[in-house]
Amino acid sequence: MRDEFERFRTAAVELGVPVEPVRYPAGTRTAADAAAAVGCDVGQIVKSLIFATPTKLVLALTSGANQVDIDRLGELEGEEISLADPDAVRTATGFAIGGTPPFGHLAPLPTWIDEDLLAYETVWAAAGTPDSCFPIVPPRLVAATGATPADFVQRQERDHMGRWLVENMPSGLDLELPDRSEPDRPVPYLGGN
Ligand code: 5CA
Repeated sequence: MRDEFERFRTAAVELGVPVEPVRYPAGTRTAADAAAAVGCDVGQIVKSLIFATPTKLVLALTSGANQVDIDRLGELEGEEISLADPDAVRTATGFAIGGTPPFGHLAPLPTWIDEDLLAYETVWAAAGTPDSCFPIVPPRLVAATGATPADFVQRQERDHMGRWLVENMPSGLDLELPDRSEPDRPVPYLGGN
């Protein structure tokens, strides 16, 4: 793991984007873990998600508060698209799922960035390992990745209990929701019984 941490830091320097990654012994494998470790809003965590079309791999930098709308991402690409498998992620980026950084990959990937990330002053992304993150200002993240800002996340409403309104669920939701290590956002207590 140390190797990947150093490899990412070196790759960032070589790209002209020096970063100051921090190790968190408690772990940062999921967006929720990372937010708890850093002490920031889960929305400030950058999920570096790799997707595959029949012709290429693409990177979707997604706020930790959001889930990708796979149909919308496919529309943006103009191709069928699905989550890349773990081997493809490692082969393309040089890093494993859970530690995949947003840049410093073996070769740059075409990249989209969730517009919601741009609203934060600082966001935190994985630094090559599932126990590290680094802070970056969104304009610098956009410049480092060449990302195109877009709206490709699920915008469906939840009810007052935080449950998805099922009739509005998009197809493709199953690709992102089964990972129960990424809990739903806490639902404020609204009173009543
Ligand atoms: N370190 C954290 C916060 S930066 C992190 O890397 N989060 S992440 O969201 O970018 O990486 C975990 C993501 O990997 C999951 O959201 C999920 O989309 C993807 N993933 C998890 N398991 C698999 C799998 N078996 N195949 C493909 N993708 C997976």
